[in-house]
Amino acid sequence: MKTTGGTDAQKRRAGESAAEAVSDGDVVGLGTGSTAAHAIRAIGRAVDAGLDVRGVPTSFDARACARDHGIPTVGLDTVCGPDGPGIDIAIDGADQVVLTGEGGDVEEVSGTLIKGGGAAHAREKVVDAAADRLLVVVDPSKVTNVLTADVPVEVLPEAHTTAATAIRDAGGEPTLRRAERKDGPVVTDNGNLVLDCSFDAIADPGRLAGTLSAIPGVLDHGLFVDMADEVHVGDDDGVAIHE
Ligand code: ABF
Repeated sequence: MKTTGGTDAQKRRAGESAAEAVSDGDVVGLGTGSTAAHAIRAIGRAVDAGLDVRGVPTSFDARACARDHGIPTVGLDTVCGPDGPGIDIAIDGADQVVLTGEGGDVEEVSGTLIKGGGAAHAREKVVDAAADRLLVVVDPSKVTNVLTADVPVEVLPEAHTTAATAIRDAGGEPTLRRAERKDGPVVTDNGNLVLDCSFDAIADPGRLAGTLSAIPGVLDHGLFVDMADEVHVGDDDGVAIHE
């Protein structure tokens, strides 16, 4: 998984701050990555102390972390079926988050992010979008005025060359993500491949999101447009909560 410039203490403060928003009886979307893992650990400690919650993991790693920390897990199809309770709150990390609204007003958080450094963004997006509230947890290195990080695009293995051509036509430069510890590409939990796509500064994330979604063979991409309800930024002194 890609790492960033933030410290573990900054990530812990962000994750623990968001975990405090979880209430008794909640169904909680459990995000992926080192910052979300701090939230999962904090929720696990609260469960030990008597909090009654059920977690919907966004990835294999999130499920393992939840089980290691004593959080009962439940499937998305169970809680989001016709008679299910839905997801009350999701807590997830990000690779980059825009904190300003139109005109640069930080009081009006845009809630737009890039995710997918852990190759879990397709499932993360389903869980995060289904939640009543999405709390994003980051360290200060993730905060920006304009998105510039590569956009991860999950593609069917058979479609990675045709999708790459379509992404180039849309102004991007795709690179097939390679596994760090073994020879070969990264394979997602869904059995697909990931193209990391550079677009330089992304002036109109909503438009790019639509373009990427329309490419045949694209399962999903890491642009989460207007999705975050709160952004918890952990730093060396505490946490700033932007909502
Ligand atoms: C997942 O983990 C990804 O969507 C995001 O790319 C990454 C963040 O990782 P970390 O919190 O370890 O920086 O949430």
